[in-house]
Amino acid sequence: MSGNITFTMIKPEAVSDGYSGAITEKIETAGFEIIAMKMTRLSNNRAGEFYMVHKDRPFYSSLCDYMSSGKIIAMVLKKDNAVEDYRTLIGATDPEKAEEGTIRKLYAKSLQSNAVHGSDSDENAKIEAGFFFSDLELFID
Ligand code: IDP
Ligand code: MG
Repeated sequence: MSGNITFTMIKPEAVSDGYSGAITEKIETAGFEIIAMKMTRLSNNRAGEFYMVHKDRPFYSSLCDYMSSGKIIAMVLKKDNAVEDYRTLIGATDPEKAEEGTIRKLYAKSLQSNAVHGSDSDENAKIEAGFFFSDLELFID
């Protein structure tokens, strides 16, 4: 059975461009409950830890620089079928390939600066949420 939790980050350029409110509204309108939320900034090392799965990819170092370049907003979201439904809401990794109306189509600047992160599995959603929120057991069933 699929889980009801996913994790998202609003990435630096979407925050600095002032899209946090519009993105958050889109998330809530789509039926996700925000059960944890934090504005913070990642160091280059913390960004590297978060994206460790991509450490051998050519874009890794640039991605870590980008993700530590400014404030981000981390959120834990709750909804039935959360991981899959949120990936549908945000659209393809490359905004040029994202469907009309998706968050990345609306607010991304480039493949790297693609507005938001979304977990790719129930297991990673819990790991990623735990990366930012130490009190997870209080609000995840
Ligand atoms: P996802 O965010 O849609 O799950 P991943 O493949 O997990 O996509 O990649 C993580 C992040 O790395 C992407 O959201 C994007 O910011 C960046 N990224 C992925 N592929 C490339 C690339 O080919 N060039 C530059 N950045 C990339
Ligand atoms: Mg991913």
